[in-house]
Amino acid sequence: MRIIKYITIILFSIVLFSSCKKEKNDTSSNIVYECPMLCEGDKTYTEEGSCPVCKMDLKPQSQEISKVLETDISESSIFNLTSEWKTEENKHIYLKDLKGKTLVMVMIYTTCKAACPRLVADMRNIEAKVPEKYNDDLQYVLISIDPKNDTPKKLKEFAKENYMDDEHWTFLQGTEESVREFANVLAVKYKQISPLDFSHSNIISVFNSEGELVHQQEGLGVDNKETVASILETVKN
Ligand SMILES: [Cu+2]
Repeated sequence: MRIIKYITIILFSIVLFSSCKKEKNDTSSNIVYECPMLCEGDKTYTEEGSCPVCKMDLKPQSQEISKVLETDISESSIFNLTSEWKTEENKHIYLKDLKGKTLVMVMIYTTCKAACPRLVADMRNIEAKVPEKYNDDLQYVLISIDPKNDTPKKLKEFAKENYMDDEHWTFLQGTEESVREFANVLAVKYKQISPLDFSHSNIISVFNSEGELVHQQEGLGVDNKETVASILETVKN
């Protein structure tokens, strides 16, 4: 009887010991998490959570996972954003529907009397410098920071008034949340200062056909030579 008791104790300790060991092995596999948009560069976290910059869920940093995504959408692509938008034609789209084209993006609102008319002029100047033959492979996208007022109908009117109603121009209305999320990705800051006015950054961003950021210009009426060069380089690739 005593022997059986001892054997039981020994067996029990072995099981206990090996399960402890297993647990230890699991935690020592060192999973680290990072922002899928790499908002903070190489910064990693030891626990799950959301990026303090763009608020997207942190993704485990693992070579296996990035390999899988490589064939589809890269981790730093804006096509990972799952928000739904409405175009000036009242069409529902996701950002990943723009995949395959070089994207030139800016955030504006249609009632702006100060900076936005100049930002729109900058977009048109850039567009004018890019040969027309590339228009099919390009999309110029204007995202409203005032989704409450900038309805598809308003955006369509604005597009027409500004001679931006060709196929290669797109205007987007999101929700307050999706606009804020996208602004964080573009590093655009904006703030409503009165019912009809926002203060905002003036940034034009260029993305390649995979939705990865390749260039940004900041300011109004700045020399757009580099931006045009980056568009041409991206669209030819
Ligand atoms: Cu403005």
